[in-house]
Amino acid sequence: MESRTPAEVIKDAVTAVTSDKHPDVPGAPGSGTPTVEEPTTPVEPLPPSPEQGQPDTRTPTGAETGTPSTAHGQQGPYLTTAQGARLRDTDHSLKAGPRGPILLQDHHFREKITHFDHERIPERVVHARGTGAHGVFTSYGTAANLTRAGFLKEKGKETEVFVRFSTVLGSRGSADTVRDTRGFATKFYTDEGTFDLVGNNMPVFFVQDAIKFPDIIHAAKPHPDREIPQAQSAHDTFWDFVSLHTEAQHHTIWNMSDRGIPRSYRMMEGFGVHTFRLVNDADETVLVKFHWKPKLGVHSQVWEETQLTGGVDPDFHRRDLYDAIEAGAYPEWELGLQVFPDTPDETFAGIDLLDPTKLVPEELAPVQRVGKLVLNRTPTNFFAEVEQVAFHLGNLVPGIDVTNDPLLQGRLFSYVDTQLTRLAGPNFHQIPINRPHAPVNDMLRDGFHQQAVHAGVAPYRPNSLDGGNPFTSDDGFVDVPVRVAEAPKIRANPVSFGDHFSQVRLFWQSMSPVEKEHIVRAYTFELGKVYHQQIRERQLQCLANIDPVLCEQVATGLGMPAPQPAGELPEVAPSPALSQVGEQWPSDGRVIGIVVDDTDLDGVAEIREAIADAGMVPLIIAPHGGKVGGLTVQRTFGTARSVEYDALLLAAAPVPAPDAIPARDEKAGAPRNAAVDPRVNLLVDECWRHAKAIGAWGPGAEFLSRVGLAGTPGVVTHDTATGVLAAVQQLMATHRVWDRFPATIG
Ligand code: HDE
Repeated sequence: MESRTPAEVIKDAVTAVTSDKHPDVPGAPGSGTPTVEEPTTPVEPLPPSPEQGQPDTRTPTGAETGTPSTAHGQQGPYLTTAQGARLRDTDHSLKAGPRGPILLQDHHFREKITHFDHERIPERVVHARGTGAHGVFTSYGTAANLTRAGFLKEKGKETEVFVRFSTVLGSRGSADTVRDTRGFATKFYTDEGTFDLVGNNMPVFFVQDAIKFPDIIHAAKPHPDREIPQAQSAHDTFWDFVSLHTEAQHHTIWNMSDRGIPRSYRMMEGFGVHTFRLVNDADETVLVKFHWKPKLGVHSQVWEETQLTGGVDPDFHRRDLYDAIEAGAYPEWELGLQVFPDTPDETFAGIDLLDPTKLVPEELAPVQRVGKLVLNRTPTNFFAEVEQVAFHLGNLVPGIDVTNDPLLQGRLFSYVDTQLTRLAGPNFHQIPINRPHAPVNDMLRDGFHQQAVHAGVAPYRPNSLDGGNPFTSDDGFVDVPVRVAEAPKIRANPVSFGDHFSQVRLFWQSMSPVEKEHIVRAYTFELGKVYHQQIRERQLQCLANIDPVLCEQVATGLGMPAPQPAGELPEVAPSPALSQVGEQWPSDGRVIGIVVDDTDLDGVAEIREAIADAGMVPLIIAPHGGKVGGLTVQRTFGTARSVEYDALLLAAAPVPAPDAIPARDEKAGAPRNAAVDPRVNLLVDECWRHAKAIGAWGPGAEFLSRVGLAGTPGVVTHDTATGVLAAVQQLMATHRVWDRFPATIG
């Protein structure tokens, strides 16, 4: 056998790797067919965008972090091992000959696969499905007399923030638009330390004591035997729990209301839920509840839409948030405070401020605006930021303190505890998204995944060896010395926590007729999915204790008798602020579909521009992809569904397409009107059912006549495209055309 030197063997192997020929596969290297060439010479990548740079100002220790990273993720143009050794090949494992087994010595293979095997971390036990964005909070300075927290006190002060929105029940891959509470967690990177406001889009919670949290979550999560249903409350165990544990009824009615199915994260209120305590420079205290007020108003999908969206676009809310930010339609909220005197009984207008199942109507304690939040940047890397962000109620800054709300007290333990497992050790505050933007000198040392190279020899106090560093400061965090009552140790609630129904009734009474109808339908749907009759009966009894009309309507839907209330129902004063209906809102970032066809249509280019100029998103919907009339098509009759649009405009009257496969579609259903394209008919039909504004001009108006919708509420026609847009925009200001469906409940 011919003997070759090791150098010759290496040369042959390298040639074999770099000239992999596949002559039979068109487009493959060596086949001779033209293809898009992979670049072979390294080119200097684009300079990194600011957020991709090493956050050297944010390391706890100031340790060297290496050379700057590139826009392509890490450093330099060459592929390396995790240890920085350059690699010749990452496509073939090291084998005993081309057909032989893989060798255990293949350290590159093992490193690559091992790291991959460990890419997933446990998902959050609740709020697993989420999305996040960066932004800025600007203080109005109006809270200066209430708190010493600099980020609220100083007028015009800007603070970087990261917000994570989430659903509660579903797992990480579940759909966005399910009926559920939404998390609204905000990390304020203040220069006095990080403050986390970990809230929801509903102001009350299911349980009054954190010790019940595992119970409500076990009841609401999928059944343990078959692990269904995913991300739903419409099942026996949920209704079993909430009908037995009646303090959950208030949160439950919020979930059954339109608040449980938001149109967009941009259109949700946020609530801190608990009462917090603020302390000012003069050491005076007040009790407060935090609110986020969205600039675009509070809006929801309709139930059928949420179900369609779950299939058509399960990432609907995530996409909506990122599309809006990338289009420059930055979502905005104002931070508001309801302020209460810090009295020893911790009540306001008879409402126990420590009971997290109670809200304080805004009519009794107006929400005072103290600053503005603008989300203006999407994450660079979803895992690094959205998955690894860790919120904690104990992340407090001087000037903000907690109260004795038993739910809040339990949460103070739970968040760090769960993060120790999810983020594998005690150093998750060193992960970039969790690093404070204030200097850190914490004397915390070692532990799994320690990133810092701490200098000094004396991480203890007092010391003389590190010059006495670090020192405590007089302007540090204050635990307000609230008097703790002389009381026996006891497992019990205050008596006031025993009222489980009056505020549920208040919520129901505050709804507009259409919102009440939606609530009736939601209860009827959910209880209709419950198998055990005794659970339905028990929940109907709860509804009777809320309101007889609500109870009767749901009972009728279920085909069951309506029970009588357990006692006299309390007189409650409705809180109009709880209703979503009735106000006018800006239409920024709203999506308008424009139906066209291949004919030369008047006004389409013009109206498209007018929609974009008004800060909204126009989407051209055509019979096929590509271009029509010089305009790029964004959606086709095959891909368009109502869920994506806030309003629909018709410039054309599409007729049934020839019998080509792409133009036929099962979703069009049975032919109802031979003169119109059934797919467009379905789209218009859906928009009508989902109470969306519909407008048309020219042939479009003819289409609406053919399908019998011309002249119905919220369907407008005009001679010109701009005339139609003006009318449609006016309709969109109230979000939906509710008078299309006259309400039957008063
Ligand atoms: Fe949470 N909650 N929770 N929660 N919560 C978590 O922490 C918990 C409660 C909220 O986007 C967990 O890091 C207890 C109320 C949000 O990362 C966990 C109780 C409110 C998020 C936890 C509550 C919230 C969480 C799971 C007492 C609104 C997502 C993963 C009954 C004011 C944060 C994690 C994110 C997450 C415990 C109740 C909001 C297990 C014990 C009330 C927005 O620690």
